[in-house]
Amino acid sequence: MDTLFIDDNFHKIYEKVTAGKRLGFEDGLALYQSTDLTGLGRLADTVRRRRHGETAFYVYNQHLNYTNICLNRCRFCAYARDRAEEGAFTLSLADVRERLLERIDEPVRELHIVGGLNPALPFDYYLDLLRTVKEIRPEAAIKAFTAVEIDHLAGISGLSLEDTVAALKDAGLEMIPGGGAEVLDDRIREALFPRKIGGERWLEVMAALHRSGLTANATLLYGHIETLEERVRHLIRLRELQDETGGFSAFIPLAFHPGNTQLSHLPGTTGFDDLKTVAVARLMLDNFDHIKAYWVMIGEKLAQVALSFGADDLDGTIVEEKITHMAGARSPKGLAREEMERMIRAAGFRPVERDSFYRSVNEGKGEGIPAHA
Ligand code: V47
Ligand code: SF4
Repeated sequence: MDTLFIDDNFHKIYEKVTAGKRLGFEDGLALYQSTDLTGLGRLADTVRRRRHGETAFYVYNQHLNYTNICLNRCRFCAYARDRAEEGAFTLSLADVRERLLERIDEPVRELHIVGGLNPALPFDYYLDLLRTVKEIRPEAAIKAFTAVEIDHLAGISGLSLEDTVAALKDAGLEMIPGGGAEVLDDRIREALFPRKIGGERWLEVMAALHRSGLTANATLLYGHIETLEERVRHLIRLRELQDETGGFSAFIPLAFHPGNTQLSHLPGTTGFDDLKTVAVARLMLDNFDHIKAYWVMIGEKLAQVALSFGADDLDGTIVEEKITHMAGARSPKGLAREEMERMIRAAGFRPVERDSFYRSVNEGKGEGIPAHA
Protein backbone atom coordinates (compact mmCIF):
# COMPACT_ATOMS: atom_id res chain seq x y z
CA MET A 1 0.00 0.00 0.00
CA ASP A 2 2.96 2.30 0.53
CA THR A 3 3.31 2.84 -3.17
CA LEU A 4 -0.33 3.86 -3.59
CA PHE A 5 -0.04 7.30 -2.05
CA ILE A 6 2.54 10.05 -2.07
CA ASP A 7 0.70 11.80 0.76
CA ASP A 8 1.12 9.95 4.06
CA ASN A 9 -2.19 11.30 5.38
CA PHE A 10 -3.98 9.31 2.71
CA HIS A 11 -3.21 5.93 4.26
CA LYS A 12 -5.49 6.45 7.23
CA ILE A 13 -8.15 8.03 4.99
CA TYR A 14 -7.90 5.00 2.70
CA GLU A 15 -8.53 2.74 5.69
CA LYS A 16 -11.63 4.72 6.60
CA VAL A 17 -12.84 4.72 3.00
CA THR A 18 -12.42 0.98 2.55
CA ALA A 19 -14.10 0.34 5.93
CA GLY A 20 -17.02 2.51 4.81
CA LYS A 21 -16.40 5.00 7.65
CA ARG A 22 -17.48 8.62 7.35
CA LEU A 23 -14.77 11.24 6.74
CA GLY A 24 -14.66 14.27 9.02
CA PHE A 25 -13.86 17.95 8.48
CA GLU A 26 -10.11 17.40 9.05
CA ASP A 27 -10.05 14.58 6.51
CA GLY A 28 -11.79 16.77 3.93
CA LEU A 29 -9.31 19.56 4.53
CA ALA A 30 -6.33 17.19 4.33
CA LEU A 31 -7.62 15.88 1.00
CA TYR A 32 -8.03 19.40 -0.36
CA GLN A 33 -4.66 20.63 0.94
CA SER A 34 -2.77 17.73 -0.60
CA THR A 35 -1.09 17.87 -3.99
CA ASP A 36 -1.25 14.07 -4.32
CA LEU A 37 -3.80 14.30 -7.10
CA THR A 38 -3.48 10.72 -8.30
CA GLY A 39 -3.74 9.45 -4.71
CA LEU A 40 -6.88 11.52 -4.20
CA GLY A 41 -8.26 10.24 -7.49
CA ARG A 42 -7.62 6.66 -6.46
CA LEU A 43 -9.46 7.17 -3.17
CA ALA A 44 -12.45 8.74 -4.91
CA ASP A 45 -12.43 6.12 -7.67
CA THR A 46 -12.62 3.37 -5.03
CA VAL A 47 -15.89 4.84 -3.78
CA ARG A 48 -17.18 5.62 -7.26
CA ARG A 49 -16.61 2.07 -8.51
CA ARG A 50 -18.14 0.55 -5.39
CA ARG A 51 -21.33 2.52 -6.11
CA HIS A 52 -21.52 2.49 -9.89
CA GLY A 53 -18.96 0.03 -11.26
CA GLU A 54 -18.16 0.96 -14.86
CA THR A 55 -21.37 2.85 -15.48
CA ALA A 56 -21.26 6.51 -16.43
CA PHE A 57 -24.54 8.35 -16.89
CA TYR A 58 -25.72 11.15 -19.14
CA VAL A 59 -29.13 12.62 -19.94
CA TYR A 60 -30.67 13.86 -23.17
CA ASN A 61 -31.86 17.24 -22.00
CA GLN A 62 -32.72 20.76 -23.03
CA HIS A 63 -32.12 23.96 -21.08
CA LEU A 64 -34.69 26.70 -21.04
CA ASN A 65 -33.90 30.06 -19.41
CA TYR A 66 -37.16 31.98 -19.19
CA THR A 67 -35.79 35.37 -18.10
CA ASN A 68 -32.46 37.00 -17.27
CA ILE A 69 -34.02 39.94 -15.43
CA CYS A 70 -33.02 39.47 -11.81
CA LEU A 71 -33.40 41.43 -8.60
CA ASN A 72 -30.43 39.76 -6.93
CA ARG A 73 -27.56 40.81 -9.18
CA CYS A 74 -24.97 38.49 -7.62
CA ARG A 75 -21.42 39.72 -8.22
CA PHE A 76 -20.33 36.43 -9.82
CA CYS A 77 -23.16 36.37 -12.38
CA ALA A 78 -22.73 37.42 -16.01
CA TYR A 79 -26.19 36.28 -17.00
CA ALA A 80 -28.51 38.67 -15.11
CA ARG A 81 -29.74 42.05 -16.38
CA ASP A 82 -31.86 44.91 -15.07
CA ARG A 83 -35.25 45.39 -16.68
CA ALA A 84 -34.24 48.24 -19.00
CA GLU A 85 -30.72 47.02 -19.73
CA GLU A 86 -29.65 45.94 -23.19
CA GLY A 87 -29.97 42.20 -23.63
CA ALA A 88 -32.69 41.79 -21.00
CA PHE A 89 -35.24 39.16 -22.02
CA THR A 90 -38.32 37.34 -20.78
CA LEU A 91 -39.86 34.50 -22.73
CA SER A 92 -43.58 34.65 -23.34
CA LEU A 93 -45.46 31.37 -23.28
CA ALA A 94 -45.53 31.56 -27.09
CA ASP A 95 -41.71 31.85 -27.06
CA VAL A 96 -41.49 28.82 -24.75
CA ARG A 97 -43.74 26.87 -27.07
CA GLU A 98 -41.54 27.83 -30.03
CA ARG A 99 -38.30 26.82 -28.25
CA LEU A 100 -39.73 23.41 -27.42
CA LEU A 101 -41.22 22.82 -30.85
CA GLU A 102 -37.88 23.65 -32.50
CA ARG A 103 -36.53 20.39 -31.00
CA ILE A 104 -39.68 18.33 -30.88
CA ASP A 105 -38.17 15.59 -33.09
CA GLU A 106 -35.39 14.95 -30.59
CA PRO A 107 -35.80 12.44 -27.74
CA VAL A 108 -35.46 14.98 -24.94
CA ARG A 109 -35.98 13.34 -21.52
CA GLU A 110 -35.50 16.30 -19.23
CA LEU A 111 -36.19 20.02 -19.38
CA HIS A 112 -33.92 22.06 -17.15
CA ILE A 113 -35.71 25.37 -16.57
CA VAL A 114 -34.26 28.23 -14.52
CA GLY A 115 -34.27 32.01 -14.62
CA GLY A 116 -33.68 35.23 -12.71
CA LEU A 117 -36.01 36.74 -10.11
CA ASN A 118 -38.08 38.97 -12.39
CA PRO A 119 -40.54 41.08 -10.33
CA ALA A 120 -42.81 41.58 -13.36
CA LEU A 121 -43.76 37.89 -13.53
CA PRO A 122 -46.80 36.79 -11.50
CA PHE A 123 -47.07 33.35 -9.90
CA ASP A 124 -49.48 32.28 -12.65
CA TYR A 125 -46.71 32.75 -15.24
CA TYR A 126 -44.74 29.95 -13.56
CA LEU A 127 -47.73 27.64 -13.34
CA ASP A 128 -48.59 28.32 -17.00
CA LEU A 129 -44.96 27.79 -17.97
CA LEU A 130 -44.96 24.35 -16.36
CA ARG A 131 -48.32 23.43 -17.91
CA THR A 132 -47.20 24.56 -21.37
CA VAL A 133 -44.02 22.50 -21.15
CA LYS A 134 -45.92 19.45 -19.93
CA GLU A 135 -48.47 19.79 -22.72
CA ILE A 136 -45.81 19.92 -25.44
CA ARG A 137 -43.38 17.44 -23.87
CA PRO A 138 -45.47 15.07 -21.71
CA GLU A 139 -42.75 12.38 -21.77
CA ALA A 140 -39.96 14.64 -20.44
CA ALA A 141 -39.43 15.35 -16.75
CA ILE A 142 -39.43 18.98 -15.67
CA LYS A 143 -36.46 19.91 -13.48
CA ALA A 144 -37.09 23.54 -12.70
CA PHE A 145 -36.59 26.49 -10.36
CA THR A 146 -33.73 26.52 -7.86
CA ALA A 147 -34.41 26.90 -4.13
CA VAL A 148 -33.77 30.63 -4.68
CA GLU A 149 -36.60 30.84 -7.22
CA ILE A 150 -38.88 28.68 -5.06
CA ASP A 151 -38.32 31.06 -2.13
CA HIS A 152 -39.20 33.99 -4.42
CA LEU A 153 -42.32 32.20 -5.64
CA ALA A 154 -43.46 31.56 -2.07
CA GLY A 155 -43.07 35.31 -1.56
CA ILE A 156 -45.29 36.28 -4.52
CA SER A 157 -47.85 33.45 -4.48
CA GLY A 158 -49.60 34.53 -1.30
CA LEU A 159 -49.31 30.89 -0.18
CA SER A 160 -47.16 29.14 2.38
CA LEU A 161 -43.93 27.55 1.14
CA GLU A 162 -45.57 24.12 1.33
CA ASP A 163 -48.66 25.20 -0.64
CA THR A 164 -46.51 27.01 -3.22
CA VAL A 165 -44.57 23.80 -3.81
CA ALA A 166 -47.81 21.78 -3.96
CA ALA A 167 -49.20 24.14 -6.63
CA LEU A 168 -46.00 23.88 -8.68
CA LYS A 169 -46.06 20.09 -8.41
CA ASP A 170 -49.66 20.07 -9.51
CA ALA A 171 -48.68 22.08 -12.60
CA GLY A 172 -45.96 19.56 -13.54
CA LEU A 173 -42.82 20.28 -11.50
CA GLU A 174 -40.93 17.03 -10.86
CA MET A 175 -37.43 17.88 -9.78
CA ILE A 176 -35.33 20.76 -8.43
CA PRO A 177 -31.95 21.76 -9.89
CA GLY A 178 -29.10 22.36 -7.47
CA GLY A 179 -28.18 25.97 -8.28
CA GLY A 180 -28.26 28.94 -5.95
CA ALA A 181 -26.42 27.30 -3.04
CA GLU A 182 -23.15 29.01 -4.07
CA VAL A 183 -21.18 28.62 -0.81
CA LEU A 184 -23.36 28.08 2.25
CA ASP A 185 -21.53 30.69 4.28
CA ASP A 186 -22.47 34.17 5.54
CA ARG A 187 -19.07 35.72 4.82
CA ILE A 188 -19.22 34.74 1.16
CA ARG A 189 -22.85 35.74 0.90
CA GLU A 190 -22.12 39.22 2.30
CA ALA A 191 -19.29 39.71 -0.17
CA LEU A 192 -20.75 38.19 -3.32
CA PHE A 193 -24.51 37.77 -3.18
CA PRO A 194 -25.97 39.88 -0.35
CA ARG A 195 -29.48 40.06 -1.88
CA LYS A 196 -29.83 36.33 -2.42
CA ILE A 197 -31.23 34.03 0.27
CA GLY A 198 -28.57 32.82 2.70
CA GLY A 199 -27.40 29.30 3.41
CA GLU A 200 -29.87 28.63 6.22
CA ARG A 201 -32.84 29.55 4.04
CA TRP A 202 -31.49 27.59 1.04
CA LEU A 203 -31.31 24.49 3.25
CA GLU A 204 -34.74 25.20 4.76
CA VAL A 205 -36.36 25.49 1.31
CA MET A 206 -34.60 22.31 0.20
CA ALA A 207 -35.83 20.49 3.30
CA ALA A 208 -39.42 21.57 2.49
CA LEU A 209 -39.02 20.41 -1.12
CA HIS A 210 -37.67 17.06 0.03
CA ARG A 211 -40.55 16.66 2.48
CA SER A 212 -42.98 17.28 -0.37
CA GLY A 213 -41.46 14.32 -2.20
CA LEU A 214 -39.41 16.24 -4.76
CA THR A 215 -35.82 15.17 -5.26
CA ALA A 216 -33.26 17.88 -5.79
CA ASN A 217 -29.63 18.38 -6.68
CA ALA A 218 -27.04 20.40 -4.81
CA THR A 219 -24.12 22.51 -6.01
CA LEU A 220 -21.04 24.38 -4.81
CA LEU A 221 -19.76 27.43 -6.68
CA TYR A 222 -16.01 27.25 -6.13
CA GLY A 223 -12.88 29.06 -7.30
CA HIS A 224 -13.56 32.68 -6.29
CA ILE A 225 -12.90 34.05 -2.77
CA GLU A 226 -13.83 31.03 -0.67
CA THR A 227 -11.33 29.16 1.50
CA LEU A 228 -10.83 25.40 1.48
CA GLU A 229 -12.32 25.29 4.99
CA GLU A 230 -15.46 26.97 3.68
CA ARG A 231 -15.73 24.45 0.86
CA VAL A 232 -15.45 21.51 3.26
CA ARG A 233 -18.00 23.02 5.68
CA HIS A 234 -20.36 23.51 2.73
CA LEU A 235 -20.11 19.82 1.84
CA ILE A 236 -20.72 18.83 5.45
CA ARG A 237 -23.86 20.99 5.65
CA LEU A 238 -25.24 19.31 2.54
CA ARG A 239 -24.38 15.91 4.00
CA GLU A 240 -26.18 16.76 7.24
CA LEU A 241 -29.40 17.71 5.44
CA GLN A 242 -29.12 14.58 3.32
CA ASP A 243 -28.87 12.51 6.52
CA GLU A 244 -32.18 14.02 7.60
CA THR A 245 -34.17 13.93 4.36
CA GLY A 246 -32.45 11.71 1.80
CA GLY A 247 -33.86 14.09 -0.81
CA PHE A 248 -30.69 14.94 -2.75
CA SER A 249 -29.89 13.01 -5.88
CA ALA A 250 -26.68 14.48 -7.33
CA PHE A 251 -24.00 16.95 -6.35
CA ILE A 252 -22.54 19.22 -9.01
CA PRO A 253 -19.39 21.27 -8.39
CA LEU A 254 -19.66 24.52 -10.38
CA ALA A 255 -16.30 26.00 -11.41
CA PHE A 256 -16.46 29.79 -11.22
CA HIS A 257 -16.15 31.57 -14.59
CA PRO A 258 -15.08 35.19 -14.07
CA GLY A 259 -15.70 36.59 -17.60
CA ASN A 260 -18.09 39.58 -17.79
CA THR A 261 -18.70 39.53 -14.03
CA GLN A 262 -17.76 41.99 -11.26
CA LEU A 263 -15.05 39.49 -10.34
CA SER A 264 -13.42 39.45 -13.76
CA HIS A 265 -10.05 40.23 -12.12
CA LEU A 266 -10.03 36.71 -10.62
CA PRO A 267 -8.27 33.98 -12.58
CA GLY A 268 -10.89 31.19 -12.50
CA THR A 269 -10.18 27.59 -11.54
CA THR A 270 -7.36 25.27 -12.58
CA GLY A 271 -7.82 21.76 -13.94
CA PHE A 272 -6.06 20.45 -10.83
CA ASP A 273 -8.60 22.15 -8.56
CA ASP A 274 -11.53 21.01 -10.73
CA LEU A 275 -10.49 17.36 -10.39
CA LYS A 276 -9.78 17.74 -6.67
CA THR A 277 -13.22 19.23 -6.09
CA VAL A 278 -14.94 16.34 -7.84
CA ALA A 279 -12.88 13.82 -5.85
CA VAL A 280 -13.29 15.49 -2.44
CA ALA A 281 -17.04 15.73 -3.05
CA ARG A 282 -17.23 12.00 -3.86
CA LEU A 283 -15.36 11.18 -0.66
CA MET A 284 -17.15 13.57 1.70
CA LEU A 285 -20.69 13.15 0.35
CA ASP A 286 -21.00 9.51 1.33
CA ASN A 287 -24.81 9.77 1.35
CA PHE A 288 -25.15 11.22 -2.18
CA ASP A 289 -25.70 8.71 -4.96
CA HIS A 290 -24.28 10.80 -7.79
CA ILE A 291 -21.49 13.27 -8.48
CA LYS A 292 -21.73 15.13 -11.78
CA ALA A 293 -18.83 16.38 -13.83
CA TYR A 294 -20.63 19.21 -15.56
CA TRP A 295 -18.77 19.39 -18.87
CA VAL A 296 -20.09 22.87 -19.64
CA MET A 297 -18.12 24.27 -16.69
CA ILE A 298 -14.91 22.23 -16.83
CA GLY A 299 -14.78 21.37 -20.54
CA GLU A 300 -15.49 18.02 -22.19
CA LYS A 301 -11.92 16.76 -21.89
CA LEU A 302 -11.56 17.33 -18.15
CA ALA A 303 -15.10 16.04 -17.54
CA GLN A 304 -14.06 12.82 -19.23
CA VAL A 305 -11.04 12.51 -16.93
CA ALA A 306 -13.24 13.34 -13.92
CA LEU A 307 -15.01 10.01 -14.48
CA SER A 308 -11.87 8.43 -12.96
CA PHE A 309 -11.84 10.97 -10.09
CA GLY A 310 -15.20 10.20 -8.53
CA ALA A 311 -17.77 11.46 -11.06
CA ASP A 312 -20.37 9.07 -12.45
CA ASP A 313 -22.45 11.47 -14.56
CA LEU A 314 -21.62 13.96 -17.31
CA ASP A 315 -25.01 15.72 -17.08
CA GLY A 316 -26.64 16.47 -20.40
CA THR A 317 -26.54 17.07 -24.11
CA ILE A 318 -28.08 20.50 -23.34
CA VAL A 319 -27.85 22.78 -26.45
CA GLU A 320 -27.89 26.52 -25.81
CA GLU A 321 -26.36 26.75 -22.36
CA LYS A 322 -26.43 30.44 -21.37
CA ILE A 323 -25.32 31.03 -17.75
CA THR A 324 -21.73 29.80 -18.09
CA HIS A 325 -21.24 30.89 -21.68
CA MET A 326 -22.15 34.47 -20.82
CA ALA A 327 -19.36 34.25 -18.21
CA GLY A 328 -16.83 33.20 -20.84
CA ALA A 329 -17.04 29.37 -20.99
CA ARG A 330 -15.28 28.03 -24.08
CA SER A 331 -16.97 24.62 -24.09
CA PRO A 332 -19.54 23.96 -26.84
CA LYS A 333 -23.15 24.97 -26.13
CA GLY A 334 -24.34 21.40 -26.58
CA LEU A 335 -23.11 17.88 -27.31
CA ALA A 336 -24.57 15.14 -29.48
CA ARG A 337 -25.49 11.83 -27.88
CA GLU A 338 -22.79 10.10 -29.94
CA GLU A 339 -20.15 12.47 -28.63
CA MET A 340 -21.27 11.92 -25.04
CA GLU A 341 -21.07 8.13 -25.50
CA ARG A 342 -17.74 8.34 -27.30
CA MET A 343 -16.19 10.31 -24.43
CA ILE A 344 -17.49 7.84 -21.86
CA ARG A 345 -16.37 4.73 -23.75
CA ALA A 346 -12.95 6.19 -24.50
CA ALA A 347 -12.49 6.72 -20.73
CA GLY A 348 -13.17 3.01 -20.12
CA PHE A 349 -16.74 3.36 -18.85
CA ARG A 350 -20.11 2.09 -20.06
CA PRO A 351 -22.46 4.90 -21.14
CA VAL A 352 -25.96 4.73 -19.78
CA GLU A 353 -28.50 7.24 -20.94
CA ARG A 354 -30.68 8.05 -17.94
CA ASP A 355 -33.83 9.96 -17.18
CA SER A 356 -33.99 12.60 -14.43
CA PHE A 357 -34.33 9.88 -11.80
CA TYR A 358 -31.37 7.81 -12.95
CA ARG A 359 -33.51 5.15 -14.59
CA SER A 360 -31.77 3.78 -17.63
CA VAL A 361 -33.28 4.57 -21.04
CA ASN A 362 -32.15 3.51 -24.51
CA GLU A 363 -29.26 1.55 -23.08
CA GLY A 364 -26.61 0.72 -25.66
CA LYS A 365 -27.99 3.06 -28.33
CA GLY A 366 -24.54 4.19 -29.27
CA GLU A 367 -23.08 0.68 -29.60
CA GLY A 368 -20.60 0.27 -32.33
CA ILE A 369 -18.64 3.32 -31.28
CA PRO A 370 -15.14 1.96 -30.65
CA ALA A 371 -13.79 2.27 -27.10
CA HIS A 372 -10.53 3.76 -28.33
CA ALA A 373 -12.26 6.48 -30.37
O1 V47 B 1 -27.26 28.89 -9.80
C1 V47 B 1 -23.74 31.62 -11.91
C2 V47 B 1 -23.92 29.25 -11.02
C3 V47 B 1 -25.75 27.95 -11.43
C4 V47 B 1 -21.70 31.58 -12.62
O2 V47 B 1 -29.02 20.55 -10.84
C5 V47 B 1 -22.01 30.31 -12.14
O3 V47 B 1 -28.61 19.18 -12.46
C6 V47 B 1 -19.92 29.56 -12.68
O4 V47 B 1 -26.99 25.11 -11.01
N1 V47 B 1 -19.54 30.78 -13.12
C7 V47 B 1 -26.57 27.36 -12.56
N2 V47 B 1 -21.14 29.31 -12.16
C8 V47 B 1 -26.06 25.99 -12.99
C9 V47 B 1 -26.61 24.89 -12.14
C10 V47 B 1 -26.69 23.52 -12.68
C11 V47 B 1 -26.03 23.19 -13.84
C12 V47 B 1 -26.13 21.89 -14.33
C13 V47 B 1 -26.91 20.94 -13.71
C14 V47 B 1 -27.58 21.29 -12.55
C15 V47 B 1 -28.47 20.29 -11.90
C16 V47 B 1 -27.48 22.57 -12.01
O5 V47 B 1 -24.51 28.39 -11.96
C17 V47 B 1 -26.26 29.15 -10.72
C18 V47 B 1 -25.01 29.65 -10.03
O6 V47 B 1 -24.78 28.93 -8.85
N3 V47 B 1 -23.28 30.38 -11.70
N4 V47 B 1 -22.78 32.38 -12.48
C19 V47 B 1 -20.39 31.83 -13.12
N5 V47 B 1 -20.01 33.01 -13.54
FE1 SF4 C 1 -29.90 36.28 -10.36
FE2 SF4 C 1 -29.12 33.73 -10.23
FE3 SF4 C 1 -27.59 35.53 -11.53
FE4 SF4 C 1 -27.78 35.64 -8.86
S1 SF4 C 1 -26.89 33.93 -10.06
S2 SF4 C 1 -27.97 37.37 -10.29
S3 SF4 C 1 -29.92 34.97 -8.53
S4 SF4 C 1 -29.65 34.88 -12.12
